[in-house]
Amino acid sequence: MLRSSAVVILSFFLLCVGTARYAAETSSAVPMLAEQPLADFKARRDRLRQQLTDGIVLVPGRVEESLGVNEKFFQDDNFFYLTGVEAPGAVLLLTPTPYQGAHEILFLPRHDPQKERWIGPQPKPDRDAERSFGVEKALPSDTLATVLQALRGGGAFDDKKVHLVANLEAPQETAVRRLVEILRQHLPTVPVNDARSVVNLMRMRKTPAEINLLKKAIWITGEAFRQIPHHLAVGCYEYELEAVVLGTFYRYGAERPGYPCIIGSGQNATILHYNRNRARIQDGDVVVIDVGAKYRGYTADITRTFPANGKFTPRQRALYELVLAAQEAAVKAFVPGKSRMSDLTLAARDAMRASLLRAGNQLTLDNFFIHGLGHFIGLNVHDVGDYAQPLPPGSVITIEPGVYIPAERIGIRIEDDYLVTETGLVKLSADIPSRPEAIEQAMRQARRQSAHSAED
Ligand SMILES: [Mn+2]
Repeated sequence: MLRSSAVVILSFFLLCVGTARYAAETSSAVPMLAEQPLADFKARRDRLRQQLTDGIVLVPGRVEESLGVNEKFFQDDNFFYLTGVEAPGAVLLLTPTPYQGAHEILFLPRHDPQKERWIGPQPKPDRDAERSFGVEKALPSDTLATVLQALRGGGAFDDKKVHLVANLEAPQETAVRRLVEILRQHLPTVPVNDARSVVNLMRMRKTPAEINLLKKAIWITGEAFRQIPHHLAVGCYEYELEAVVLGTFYRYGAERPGYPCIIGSGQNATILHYNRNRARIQDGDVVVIDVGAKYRGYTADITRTFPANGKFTPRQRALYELVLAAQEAAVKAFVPGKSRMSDLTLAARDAMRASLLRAGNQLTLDNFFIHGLGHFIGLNVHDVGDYAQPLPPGSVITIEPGVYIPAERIGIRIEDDYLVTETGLVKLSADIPSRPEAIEQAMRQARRQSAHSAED
């Protein structure tokens, strides 16, 4: 998947791809929520509160109606990051001045048997919720205004703010609109601040549990890529490969793809965010497959490019090797604690410019690398973080060079996912083959296997 990039001149997008070995799940007596230690969510809330001492913090979760009938309900990323709560209609309040002894309150909708006939059993605002979510206090949603008034009465808002972890400019989210309405009514004179940037910086560095979830998402995505050679053939349709990818994702427990699958053959391989996936795959085409499983909220982002008939042409092969070399140059250029994403981009572009390969009107191939080199991944495929600072340890990034030459009907992208550490980059998607000979071999092997089973 490609990120539209304001940082890199002449670039519009970045792409996504990746793979890695999936580490065994931690088995322990540690209380877990959504496969992360309960204590991790608590630590994030404490850290946020400690950074925003000049007022209260409000974080709206999504309401059930937000996504309508078109999508399954899924939680807002920031709300999930701070609570692990996946139920709709919840709001988190953090307050420096305690309310009934609590510095954090989780507001949940009251028990509604009628509604539960539609959306299933929901957590109730009671002691059980406090225990299972590890929050100091759980209260019914409709008491939020009362709590705010009590805090105001206690002087909590004298010269203070409301930090809202939500986009105030575009409150198309029903939950944000409702919250802003409550604030207008009950705290009309208290300034409201968009505090997302504080959470964005926190989300940039992943905990060990988050890294494990990303590894699992990458492992599932790798299983999908391992299936591709068994289904890719001249004459098949792009959507057949999409079916293989999604089937593999769901079979291994992914909730959904982290972004729409990009399966582009021939001319479509040169379209960066192509996701119609309706075309019939022709002999001589290359097929760009950019997909990522989302597991427990965390999404992989990996791209591989396959030859439809099992073998790259010499020209495709040369371009493929160049894209791979550009990726390797970016990885090699990484200096822990120093490199920014833009430094890696320069290294990848230099590698392309240094090549003797040309396209179009004798242009060097960096002219056909029309998107950014990479982006953070996490709860969002184009995850939040600060690209202006050196890539911090604990962040997970994609490195995804590509060349796109519509006049030659060739698009090639290779995208892997890397963990940034104190000492270097760790390729989390290393188990998904990307060498051209490995891809051709996988195609040959799959053909032999299907020939065998046809004989049986
Ligand atoms: Mn990407």
